[in-house]
Amino acid sequence: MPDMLGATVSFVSPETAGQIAEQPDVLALVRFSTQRSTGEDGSPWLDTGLQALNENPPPVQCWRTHGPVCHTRMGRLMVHSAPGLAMIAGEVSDHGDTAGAAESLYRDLVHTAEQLGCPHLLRIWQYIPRINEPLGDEDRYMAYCAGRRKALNALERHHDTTLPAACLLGDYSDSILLYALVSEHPGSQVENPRQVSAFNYPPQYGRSSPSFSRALAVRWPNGSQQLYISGTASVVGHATRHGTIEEQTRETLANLEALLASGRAQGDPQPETLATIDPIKVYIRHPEDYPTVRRILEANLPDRHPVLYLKADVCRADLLVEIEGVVSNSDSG
Ligand code: 3EB
Repeated sequence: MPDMLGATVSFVSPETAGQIAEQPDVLALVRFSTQRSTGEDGSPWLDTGLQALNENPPPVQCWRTHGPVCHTRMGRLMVHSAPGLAMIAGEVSDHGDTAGAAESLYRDLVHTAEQLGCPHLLRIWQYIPRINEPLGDEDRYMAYCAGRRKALNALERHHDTTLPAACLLGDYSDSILLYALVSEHPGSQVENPRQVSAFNYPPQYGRSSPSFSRALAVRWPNGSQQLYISGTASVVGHATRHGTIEEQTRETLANLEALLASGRAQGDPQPETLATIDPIKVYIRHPEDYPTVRRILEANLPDRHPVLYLKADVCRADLLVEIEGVVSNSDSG
């Protein structure tokens, strides 16, 4: 039933996740706890290794599609595939050659996505160890960007206008984990007029610019639309703004508002307000900032579903918070 192609995403309780794990339309169940694993053959579970700051137990992110979903391990990749789309997770240990590790993982990802008939990268989540740590004359983030760009630029069909929405955070594990939603159908890029496109950042942020779109709008064949919003931080132009968590959180919300307006102007999913972003994940560098960030978000996003707060390092050492999410519009037409 390829004409039914579409995906949904929501937070569910761990109890609910356990109950639905065997259902044939569950694409992936993404869990937040300190262990990291791309999972097992026949299973939808994926463990990010990122620690939640919410009161226990943190919610599980549930991705569904129109099944049947096949969960197959292929070496270091775990493939959750359905007709027309797939979630692909990969993990590689980081022995110090971060650029090489990123390049080879991206090559595997792209190759496998093509083999599945789903060559379009829509959304990618990337968690890497000690992201701000110096590495030669750069840092691990910059090295990762270089490896990622090398793998993508090697593709004949690569254009910066087709880059996926992404987030890239740091933790203190030993491995690089990424997982990506890929599709038979392309999305359309949405950039933020308040920010220089990341793929056009000047070289002061690294020898290779970061390969991601600010957001990607998708219209699925079943009529539903989604806007995948990349990790968004307190960056205006290409510079980091503000030194306090309050100011950075407010600037990040202003960036999200601008991105939604930009998506609206393109006529893609029609997000109205910040409150339509659901689910939302918030990455916080210093756990002691959690109450402050939560207070500001709750004041700006009244009457909404729970937000998942995670402890993670943002890619620039001076960035304290990053917010990502999905806007879904199930109206057909
Ligand atoms: C920024 O605006 C913040 O390199 O994949 C956010 C989302 C950021 C994704 C990436 C980086 C990435 O530059 C950092």
